[in-house]
Amino acid sequence: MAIEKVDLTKVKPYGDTLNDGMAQLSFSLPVPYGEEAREAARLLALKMGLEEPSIVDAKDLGIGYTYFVVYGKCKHTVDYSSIQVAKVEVDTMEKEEVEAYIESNIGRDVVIIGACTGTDAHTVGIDAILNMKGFDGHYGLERYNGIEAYNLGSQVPNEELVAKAIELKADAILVSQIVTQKDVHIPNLTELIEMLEAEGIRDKMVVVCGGPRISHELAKELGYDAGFTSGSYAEDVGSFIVEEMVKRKLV
Ligand code: B12
Repeated sequence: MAIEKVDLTKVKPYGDTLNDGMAQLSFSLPVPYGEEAREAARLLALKMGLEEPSIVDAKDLGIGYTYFVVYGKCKHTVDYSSIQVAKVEVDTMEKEEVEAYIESNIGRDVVIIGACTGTDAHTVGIDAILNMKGFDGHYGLERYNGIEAYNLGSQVPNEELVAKAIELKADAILVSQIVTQKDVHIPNLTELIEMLEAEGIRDKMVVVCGGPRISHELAKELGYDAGFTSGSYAEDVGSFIVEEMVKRKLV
């Protein structure tokens, strides 16, 4: 049997066979659990563009709310061949390569400070990048020879981060933003850049932000040098910082 060729100009989900459109999604509705709730979820899935939707699970969330898992055929396609995405330009090096790069190209310790700022209390992301232990089998920057890493923790006000950057003569600042509800991260990230500019130090350092809903495009728009999202490791960030320092002659 001939294998059907993928048409990259019309890509859609598949479950069993190419282009069958099968997709699964989950959502909650503010309606009490029951047959009417299932029908409401089915009608909504139809409106979302899922054909023959089936409600494969419905759970009573209590106090008049229901959670659904829906399976159906997506009728829409996207043109994958025309997609262009802004990506961080970095040649990711291994830990030992970053260390050797610092030794030969910078010749002194690189000072990096990081925090999860504003009202955001999520520490795991910034810890994954900065702390000794690292994350998912990838050591954090604190363990790198030639890097002096300071993790200020979470809910750090921008004023405190800027003051610490000045005190430690930081080469790079890492900002984590995990909560993005009501776009709370936008004014907070913007404020930091404005403060660094007011202090006259923005161009003298590498400023990077990250989080699961941070894109490189957004980071650039807000005045950062790069934005890293889910799946980033210390070596990606470390490589970017040291390469950027050399590129911009910040050594
Ligand atoms: C653990 C957790 C908590 C813990 C945090 C404990 C701690 N010490 O961190 C607690 C229970 C405190 C918590 C609280 C809240 N949480 Co919470 N939490 C989570 C959860 C389950 C996991 C987050 C996590 O640790 N991920 C693991 C790390 C490794 O991944 P990561 O953060 O994405 O980091 C990676 C990258 O993004 C990147 N990265 C991250 N930061 C940075 C920074 C830089 C510089 C770089 C380069 C890279 C980088 O690198 C990391 C490694 O690859 C998520 C849901 C989820 N499954 O993601 C919700 C989630 C983040 N929480 C959420 C919410 C809403 C809250 C609360 C507001 C709930 C409430 N109503 O009280 C509060 C917020 C309190 C506050 N003031 O911030 C929402 C956020 C929704 C949104 N769009 O904003 C989520 C998505 C849950 C949800 N689906 O609703 N939470």
